[in-house]
Amino acid sequence: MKIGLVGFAGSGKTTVFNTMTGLDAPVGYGGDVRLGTVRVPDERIDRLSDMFSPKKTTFAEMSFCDVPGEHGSDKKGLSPRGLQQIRDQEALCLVLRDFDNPALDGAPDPLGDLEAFHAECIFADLEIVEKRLERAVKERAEGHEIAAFETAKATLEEERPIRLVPDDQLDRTLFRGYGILTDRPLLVAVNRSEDRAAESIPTDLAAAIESMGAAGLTLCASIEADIAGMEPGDQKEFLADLGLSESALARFIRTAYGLLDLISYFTVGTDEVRAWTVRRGTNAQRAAGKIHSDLERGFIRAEVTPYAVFMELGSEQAVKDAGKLQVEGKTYIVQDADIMNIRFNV
Ligand SMILES: Nc1nc2c(ncn2[C@@H]2O[C@H](COP(=O)(O)OP(=O)(O)OP(=O)(O)O)[C@@H](O)[C@H]2O)c(=O)[nH]1
Ligand SMILES: [Mg+2]
Repeated sequence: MKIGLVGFAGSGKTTVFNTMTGLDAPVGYGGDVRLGTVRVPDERIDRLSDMFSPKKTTFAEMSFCDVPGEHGSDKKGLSPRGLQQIRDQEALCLVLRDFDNPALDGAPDPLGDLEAFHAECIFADLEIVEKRLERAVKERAEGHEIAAFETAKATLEEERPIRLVPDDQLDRTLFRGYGILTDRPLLVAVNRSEDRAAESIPTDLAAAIESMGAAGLTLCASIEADIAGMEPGDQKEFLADLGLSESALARFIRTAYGLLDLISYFTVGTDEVRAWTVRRGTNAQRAAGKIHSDLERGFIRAEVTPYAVFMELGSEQAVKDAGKLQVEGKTYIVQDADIMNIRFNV
């Protein structure tokens, strides 16, 4: 999954990037677009890997793209350069400043910044949608195409993000490749000073986040970036001092998986133990396509063992002997933590 970090200049995007990736990119002012990838920690993979001692263990991955803010007098959340970058991110993480930054004028105003960013995205999308609609009408496009652009336009004119429109009311395939911003999943990271690390998001801000169909989390990036660079053993203690039980990365991943409705299934063996990420509700055949398109095309069946059952019985043979191996067809809906073996023929 690719996540773009966006927000106003000096809101702490690069610091958040460091917190998530454990890297040490210079913070402070502008800079280059940066990419970093992290593995999604998963205790279940750790345990499976212990059992199989595979040649290779592969975790799910999440990549972050740090987009510098727009500095200068007409302070905006989206620079033209930034826009370019975020168009190919699958989800956006808006970093809101909720700490005093001596380099910037004015007290922090996370709610104001959220609303300003939202307005910018609505405006950018409206421009695209209006152009497409105009062209569709001129070229006498099919009725349902015109209707889709009209739905999108009406939604944006009400200042509502397109992500709020249910799938059955909007043919999203028509919008692919247009870089619509408000249809992208949005995570809002409230970045605050360390004395307020454990405080929850104020109700007005939480309500605004919810009304945009986004998900929120808090962090104090500057100190959590330092913690992220420590030995795992030391991290817990420092987090506890801040009143936190989990690392910023763990909180972020949980929030992102929840917002995007993602689950993991596993493949196991002595060659490789590996996690695969799919949307909840994905069927076995499509899930197999994550591994390789041949597996989707030539899908015969999936042999499934829920992780909990596997752990209880302790081996593949024991699962079989107990008659607990599930043999599933194409339409089986994959569950979180299913251990899958795909049978296929091409
Ligand atoms: N107190 C405090 N300071 C922070 C926090 N996060 C970032 N800062 C400081 O704020 C300043 C700007 O942080 P950056 O991470 O560079 O901000 P940015 O959003 O990447 O800035 P641009 O890329 O220039 O838009 C730095 O001096 C950071 O040390 C935080 O959680 N608390
Ligand atoms: Mg930066």
